[in-house]
Amino acid sequence: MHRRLHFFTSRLAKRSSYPFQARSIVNMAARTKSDVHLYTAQTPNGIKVSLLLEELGLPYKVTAISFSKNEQKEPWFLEINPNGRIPALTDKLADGSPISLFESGSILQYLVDRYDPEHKLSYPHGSREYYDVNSWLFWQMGGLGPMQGQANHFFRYAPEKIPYGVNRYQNETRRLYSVMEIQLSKSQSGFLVGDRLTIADISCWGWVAAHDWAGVSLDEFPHLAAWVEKLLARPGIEKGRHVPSEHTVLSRKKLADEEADKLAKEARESWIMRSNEPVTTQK
Ligand SMILES: N[C@@H](CCC(=O)N[C@@H](CS)C(=O)NCC(=O)O)C(=O)O
Repeated sequence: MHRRLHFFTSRLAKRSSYPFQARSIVNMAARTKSDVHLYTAQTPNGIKVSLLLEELGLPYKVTAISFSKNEQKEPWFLEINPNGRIPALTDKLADGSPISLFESGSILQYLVDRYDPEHKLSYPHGSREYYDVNSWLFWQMGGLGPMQGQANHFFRYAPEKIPYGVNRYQNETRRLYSVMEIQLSKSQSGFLVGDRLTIADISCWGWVAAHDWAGVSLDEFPHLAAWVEKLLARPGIEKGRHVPSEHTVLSRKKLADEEADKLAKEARESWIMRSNEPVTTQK
């Protein structure tokens, strides 16, 4: 049986009180208007959802998924996300029927559609900005995430160093950063779209914050570096980034090469190398 860690994030402790596992397990969602349950891990895709949930101020439960135990491939999880990856989310629709969502972009869209009627973090359907947010969200989902993910793989995790692979994906990550840099340099608000934080920014933040892990510097992208800090200064982002465990990539910059190699080796040996095995419902 998988090990579930439930906690109610309005009770999320300050960073000093880790580990969360020690916190009391409280299911208060049934008493609220939402029944949001997030299944996640500490990764750039995983924190997208908790960043948004905290910015929305929405109560939610969290189950931390352990990659080293391969929980994301267990049959109960595949019922929620047939793709066997985090993040995934369950909720109840307005009529009380259950719904499961997967793919971080789809989850972000669902949450603002459903829980941001005042458009604090979104724009009305049909507006120009609504479609601009979609463009940046799809750009993140199809470009920034997958390409930087491959840069991580070849630069940090691959058992053999293949310079072509490292260069190819680091260069593409740099190119994508330059696209964001230009957009942000033209922005009056400092956000990607219009005058407010949206799921366009939220979907990109965890990736850009983790630039160093991919071996890509922000030195040539001053607007991007300022945007990372601008979002970091928001209480919702600060809280959401530490779900389901401490967000460490910003401090990882200070890691010596040997320490980084040790972390990468641990991940490689515990889950990275089996992450692209075919999904099966057999245990
Ligand atoms: N496109 C997916 C990507 C999800 C994804 O690749 N998740 C990774 C962590 S960032 C994962 O669950 N890896 C575990 C595995 O591959 O087994 C999304 O945005 O939700």
